[in-house]
Amino acid sequence: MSRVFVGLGSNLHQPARQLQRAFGELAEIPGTSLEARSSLYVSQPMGPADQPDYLNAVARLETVLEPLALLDRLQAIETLHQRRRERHWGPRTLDLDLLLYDDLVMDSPRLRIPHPGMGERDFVLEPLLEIGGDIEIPGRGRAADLLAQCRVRTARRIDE
Ligand code: PH2
Ligand code: MG
Ligand code: MG
Repeated sequence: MSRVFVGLGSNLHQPARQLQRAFGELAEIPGTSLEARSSLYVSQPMGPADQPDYLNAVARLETVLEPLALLDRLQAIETLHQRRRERHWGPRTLDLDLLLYDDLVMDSPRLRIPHPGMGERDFVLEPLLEIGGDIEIPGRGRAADLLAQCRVRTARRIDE
């Protein structure tokens, strides 16, 4: 079994509902269990500013799937949410990012682990710290140290 963290994000078509539904779909992936889910966090968009604020969260999974097989499942869930691949860093109904997979470091054309950029994004680190504690991000450092170094901090936890 491997321990995996997945980042969830949405800023279109009722983002809170998109994320709640996605948690349920993550739990249904074969060979996989949903071990923890963070609160939802609202943040200003990173990238183009002419798009709605985002809701973000992080899920912790246990899985027997290999990284690329899990990525296939995550992309299938994105597709279920009518995800369209359009503008870089543009608005989206659902984004599922494979953040961490045990202590694996992987650099393939389709998948990079740890997720590039996660160490500089408060909207990933805040929910990660909530459910993962101050874990080590391979090659980057501890989550809390990385959050303290974030230059942009807009993420706020939402009370559900
Ligand atoms: N995702 C993006 C682009 N910009 N901004 C925030 N606040 N949250 C995101 O999840 C996000 C973003 C592309 O994946
Ligand atoms: Mg993505
Ligand atoms: Mg993303």
